[in-house]
Amino acid sequence: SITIYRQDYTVPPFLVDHIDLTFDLGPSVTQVKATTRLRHNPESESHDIVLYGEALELVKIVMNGKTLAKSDYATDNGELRIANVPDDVTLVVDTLIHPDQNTSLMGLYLSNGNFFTQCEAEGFRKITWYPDRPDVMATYTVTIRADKEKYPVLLSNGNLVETGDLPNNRHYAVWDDPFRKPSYLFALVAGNLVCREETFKLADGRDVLLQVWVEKNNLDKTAHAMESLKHSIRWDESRFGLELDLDRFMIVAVSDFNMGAMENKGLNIFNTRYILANPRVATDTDYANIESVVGHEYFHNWTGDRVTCRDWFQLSLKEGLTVFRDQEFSADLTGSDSGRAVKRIEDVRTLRQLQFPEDAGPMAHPVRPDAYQEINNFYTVTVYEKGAEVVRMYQTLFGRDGFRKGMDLYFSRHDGNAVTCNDFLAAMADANGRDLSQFERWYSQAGTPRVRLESHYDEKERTLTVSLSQFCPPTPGQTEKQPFLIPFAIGLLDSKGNDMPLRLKGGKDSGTSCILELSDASQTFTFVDVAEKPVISALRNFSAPVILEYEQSDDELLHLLSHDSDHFNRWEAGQRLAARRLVSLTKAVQDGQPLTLDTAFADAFRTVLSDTSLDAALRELALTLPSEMMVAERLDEIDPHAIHQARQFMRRTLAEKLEKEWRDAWDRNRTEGTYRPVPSDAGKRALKNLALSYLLALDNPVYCQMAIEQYNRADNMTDRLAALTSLVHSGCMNRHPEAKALLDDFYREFENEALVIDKWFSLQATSPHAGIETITTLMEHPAFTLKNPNRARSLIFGFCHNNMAQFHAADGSGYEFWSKNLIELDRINPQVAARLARCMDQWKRYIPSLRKPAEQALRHVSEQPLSRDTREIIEKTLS
Ligand code: HT7
Ligand code: ZN
Repeated sequence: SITIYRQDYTVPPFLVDHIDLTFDLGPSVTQVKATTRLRHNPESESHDIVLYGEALELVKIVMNGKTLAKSDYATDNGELRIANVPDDVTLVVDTLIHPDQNTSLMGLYLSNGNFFTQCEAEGFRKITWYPDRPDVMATYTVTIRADKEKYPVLLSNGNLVETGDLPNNRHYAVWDDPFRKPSYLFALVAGNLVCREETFKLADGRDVLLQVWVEKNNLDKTAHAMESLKHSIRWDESRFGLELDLDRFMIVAVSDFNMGAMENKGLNIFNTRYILANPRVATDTDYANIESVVGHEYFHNWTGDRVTCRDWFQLSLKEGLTVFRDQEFSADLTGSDSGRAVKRIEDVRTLRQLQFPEDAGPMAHPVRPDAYQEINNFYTVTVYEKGAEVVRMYQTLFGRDGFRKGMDLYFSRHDGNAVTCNDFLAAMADANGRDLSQFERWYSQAGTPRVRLESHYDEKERTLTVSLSQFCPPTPGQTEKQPFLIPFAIGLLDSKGNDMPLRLKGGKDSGTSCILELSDASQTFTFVDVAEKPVISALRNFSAPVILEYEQSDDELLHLLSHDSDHFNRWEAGQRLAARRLVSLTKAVQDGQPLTLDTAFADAFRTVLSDTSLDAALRELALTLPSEMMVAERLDEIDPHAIHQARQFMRRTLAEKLEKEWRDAWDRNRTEGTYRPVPSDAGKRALKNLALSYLLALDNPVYCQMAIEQYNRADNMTDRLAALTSLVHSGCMNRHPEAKALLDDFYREFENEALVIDKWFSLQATSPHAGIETITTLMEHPAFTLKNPNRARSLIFGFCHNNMAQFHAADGSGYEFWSKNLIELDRINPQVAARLARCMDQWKRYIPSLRKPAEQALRHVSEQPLSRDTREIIEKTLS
């Protein structure tokens, strides 16, 4: 495969002023006519027009009125080149495409008989020959013609300017988008859809039309998406002064979609999973995800659409920034400090669980990658989540006001342009009068830095010295790393648990929390007037995406767990106490030693559980043990079975020791009245359902019965699904016929709700009791299909990614299952297959007995004909 390098960027030889697109839609044949006005780019030395195309049937190309002969252009490897072209050109390109044969879900495709497009990153080239690169921005006029009965709704970007009837029961619509945009933001939707709509007043007094389009049977599940959209508009106005620039903003839900959603200008397209909700079918997590994804896509209108990326290496320019914006949006919407902390903890948990392993594995790459074979493989947690942490660090360094100044400058400089990560950095630096050249390393260097903390308290001098040193391990292609600029937030607690006033030597008072700026490989900071030996609260609120290496005693961690004013670090202390024990327990399992859990730890958990002054949501997070994946991260060699047993032992022991408190928590956190997906109620449900899952670890029929009753009485999906999941995962299901019947009952009740059936597959696929036979049986279920990404993900990814105990079966059957399905899926949808390929990222760290079958499975896959997407991942994984 060809590798594309960031350093090879050259400006486009021709720019496009305007494109007229006409679609004659048919499921088996669609005609596309593209009329493009091109103009030579004075910054380019080349006079060649370069168009990109894939799986297109070219009918003809007309340039300035003359039909081109085959000899007038050259095609090679998806490029069509017309050499030595005059400065001003009108190009008419006629093509035929075949939506019903398109299973990749990129370009124009069908879902439940309706037409949808997905053009990011390089899907537009599956629609017509075009300079499909993000730095070519044009205005669009789009005419859609289709059968009126089958496709009554015809949508595209921008404003609807004309509609009318055509012969043969066909009709048409013309859309005009006045904002210049790259082709990846183009969208078209045609089909039998209905919408919820509202007019909404913007801060400047303008009325805009908001619409949420879905299939008819889903109209009753659109209220939350509409609310989320309105909240997003208000939030961007008030936090960043950014207004909606269109008269109409549309959201469309589609059930076949490769990712979460897409920010096409004025016509966002969403995976149904991030739109549809009512209490019967959606959980609290679904409601929260919908709010954040609707926000994310809406925020892209400024960070992505108005200011876009020069090239795909700059992807994090829009994605890291927009994830940061959606994280802040959700945090602000909780309306409380503890709500903000809950959001922060959840985000950091994702980063550590998914991004840290990526940064330490074969696919490690900088936030701004240097090379790729297939750009789709770089929509990663590094580009998104680590990218968001990088953006967050500007805010940590400059404060909210300084960050806002940087944003304002960024828009005033770059509105309407395609720019780079360095342009963003320069705006932040200039607006705050800072040289940020060192900060750029966050974009260029891969790997998670480790920060070591050592401290010394001098009782006589009343000083505390804090030594920080940093080290970043090598990653593929980057052996040597330069030091990062690391904002390191710190606080000191006295023996009563109060925050101590901080003063750095030679500096002024810094309140009770301050940011140390670590820029060298190692540095020492001295605090003066420190009245007693403090307990250090380090890296507060997770102020930088690093691994902290600081050996604190159990007593210190217990002190932080009980008293730290930084909610994040209270949670962190509990996690560190638990992780430490899980690592020892794992070793004990491996050595055949007896397993024990100390009383001090159980007592600390009891105190948190019973502390009703703490929000239920925070307690739930604190009492959730680090996941098996998190434990694996701390071990040099991964023994999935030992990790699983260790964690199960800890859960069971905590269930036994705190049985009464778990019962109380279950009793006292029932929510009153009708279901509301608000943080306070969701927090209570989360704690109650965590209590239920602990109680079910006790293998006591009384608790099975309790779960069955919760399932039967539930008036919402959160409680119902939690009860069912606990029953299945605890093994209760296998011992109690009454419980077993619930799985069938659930299926029957929700047979027509695709997203709920996904949950049904997923909860079974992730059960520690679901061996390969169970999974194989589920694969044969009539409702299973590899063609729908959500369904494939629910079962196959559920098993391969989220069922450590079973996927890593000693006989290699899990890996065999993985390879077989990967090969099959790759023929249908390379993008989804390449994600499945990532399950084996860590194989070199498995215990030797698993390494062999893992390698065999990988080699078997590599010997098959594969898509560029999957080939890139497999080769990197094996190398
Ligand atoms: N910007 C969107 C990316 C996206 C995508 C990329 C490749 C293939 C399919 C895709 N669907 C959506 C998602 C986002 O808002 O970040
Ligand atoms: Zn995005």
